[in-house]
Amino acid sequence: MALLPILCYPDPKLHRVAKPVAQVDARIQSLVDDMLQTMYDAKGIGLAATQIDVHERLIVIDVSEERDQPLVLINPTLVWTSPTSHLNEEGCLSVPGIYDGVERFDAVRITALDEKGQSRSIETDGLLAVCIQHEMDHLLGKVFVEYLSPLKRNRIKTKMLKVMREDAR
Ligand code: K1U
Ligand code: ZN
Repeated sequence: MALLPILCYPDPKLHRVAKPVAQVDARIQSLVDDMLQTMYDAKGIGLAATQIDVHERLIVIDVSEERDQPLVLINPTLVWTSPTSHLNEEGCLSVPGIYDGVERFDAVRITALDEKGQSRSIETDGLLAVCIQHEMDHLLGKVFVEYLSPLKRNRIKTKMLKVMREDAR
């Protein structure tokens, strides 16, 4: 297993649209292991392949308190959304230190393949539903700050670039 570097906003590679995984094989299973290790190490509750510069439709999530219930979603498709939505506080491992409110559906149903290539359907609400919507946005090249006002987004962009310049020194 390996820890993988996470792309930081405003890296343009975060805006690439991911392609479907063609086959759930040993390469994908090894990538899943590396992504889970990277997510747990970064203390995140989710990670999309886009964030580690792999542009394939693959997500790992664990919203459990004990951090022992990994969920692997390959080629996820949104098949239903609840009629209601509300504002949730979100963070992102690609935008460290920034938290803000994003409007998300209260519940979603998705279909996806698991790490063994088995098809599954998941209907969920709460933090898992929010996290699934956040990670599926990453696969479409969308970062949560794009839901914020242009003023907030530009401030975040400037702050991130400053931090990166300081870290590079
Ligand atoms: O995609 C990512 O960058 C992971 C991200 C997932 C996420 C967090 C919060 C709401 C939606 C999606 C994170 O794990 S950020 C760090 C974190 O653990 C966290 C932040 C806020 C609330 C709960 C957890
Ligand atoms: Zn994120």
